[in-house]
Amino acid sequence: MPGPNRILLAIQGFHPHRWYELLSASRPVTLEPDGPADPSIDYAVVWKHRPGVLASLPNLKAIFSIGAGVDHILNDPAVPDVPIVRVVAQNLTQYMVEYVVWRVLDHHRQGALYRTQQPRKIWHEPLQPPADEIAVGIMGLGQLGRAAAKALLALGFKVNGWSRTAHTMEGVAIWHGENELTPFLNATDILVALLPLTPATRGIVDYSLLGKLNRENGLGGAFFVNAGRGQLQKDADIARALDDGLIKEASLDVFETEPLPETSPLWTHPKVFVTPHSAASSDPVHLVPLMLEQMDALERGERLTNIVDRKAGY
Ligand code: NDP
Ligand code: OXD
Repeated sequence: MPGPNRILLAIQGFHPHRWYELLSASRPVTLEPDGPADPSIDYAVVWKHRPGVLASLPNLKAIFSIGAGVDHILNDPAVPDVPIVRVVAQNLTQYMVEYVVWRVLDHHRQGALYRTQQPRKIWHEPLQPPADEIAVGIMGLGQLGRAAAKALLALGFKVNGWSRTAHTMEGVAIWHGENELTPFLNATDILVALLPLTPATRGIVDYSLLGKLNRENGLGGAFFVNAGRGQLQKDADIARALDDGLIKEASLDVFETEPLPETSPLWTHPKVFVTPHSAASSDPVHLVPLMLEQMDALERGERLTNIVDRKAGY
């Protein structure tokens, strides 16, 4: 068994105690802000680390993201040239599939309408299109997008996908690249964003994009679900698209600024369902063992898996 490696745990935005406890049960762990320039640090486990802190570690072998997204690491212009490993884990994927299925079904089965009817004691059954008349379009057909597509297919929805490069998936109509974005949107009733945040995807979900969704369907409009990153969308454009009827409802787990500022109109918008970036939270009980296995593999001279392609940005 390889000797213990020293880990720098650099987390901002939430308390790192559970990650610290689990990592330090088997490895020496330095909690940022202690440890800059510590030559004994081999690995960094990070979420929104302080920019520059990783560049000062002379013997760093790899960086582990606590999340599936790595924009919080690549934001740092001084991130050292060592492999960056992101989260790919059954537990995280399962949470995301649950969230996507929950929000798509709520829009499809007109949950918002029933929630307005009940307090007014209204006994009214709206027309309900079956799932096979509704097309859910997933932007980002990666680990999470493909798993969500599979679950939606099993429920009977038509499923569309959009990715950067060409793919095939049984039962899913797939478009790729900028040139094929419009036909993908035109064929979609419920849009689900599961893209990473990169220079190419920042701000992609704006008023004009939402206007390209299909509104001629049995639900009387289009819907938007964002469980990717908040900066994929323009918050103000979402509100405007709702008010102008381009979309009927939105489920937003992520926002341009997080936590969502109290002054944001999205908090109280009657057609918006807000969750606090909780669609698929990283659970250290499941993820720490995967990180330690990867560190051991590298120490044995094996290859790391789930390495980020820095050029693509995800
Ligand atoms: P993957 O890297 O596995 O998949 C990313 C997908 O996005 C790929 O299909 C990729 O295309 C596509 N993509 C990337 N850039 C573009 C582009 N410019 N145009 C079109 N498609 C593009 O990521 P995951 O599925 O694991 O995760 C997706 C994102 O979900 C994460 O980056 C993170 O931001 C977010 N997330 C949010 C959570 C939450 O709680 N809200 C929890 C976990 C993740 P291609 O297949 O061609 O490479
Ligand atoms: C992630 C996240 O990227 O939680 O995993 O947002």
